[in-house]
Amino acid sequence: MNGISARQFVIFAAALFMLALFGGSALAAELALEKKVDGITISATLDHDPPAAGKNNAVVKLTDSAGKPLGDAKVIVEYGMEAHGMSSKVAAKFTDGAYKALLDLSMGGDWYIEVKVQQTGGKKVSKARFDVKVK
Ligand SMILES: [Cu+2]
Repeated sequence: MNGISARQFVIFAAALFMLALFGGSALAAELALEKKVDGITISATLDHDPPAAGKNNAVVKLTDSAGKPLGDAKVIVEYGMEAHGMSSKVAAKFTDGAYKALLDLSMGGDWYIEVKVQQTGGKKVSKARFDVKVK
């Protein structure tokens, strides 16, 4: 055996690179959650399905009953593990058409994610709660 040629190596490296670039993102489909509460559709996505233990980006989009995006609400994402008495909350920041927050789902297991929405000028807080299993 005299090893692989430089040409074969380049093809192999390119294939690996493509796999890392496209294969990885195809496997890591995002988790989409959605609930309608008080006439608002609250949809949230997390980077991976299932979410992986550790930091996860949550992207929240809100639309009113007419399907119009709501960009001026106050959005808090609370998350935790009831079984372990763990809970945290973070204010989501509105940028590029969505509310974004970084969630630290620090361990595998059953978590809840509750998105709390308070519309500008309103006192009512609309809540959408989701149960997710973190790997
Ligand atoms: Cu825990």
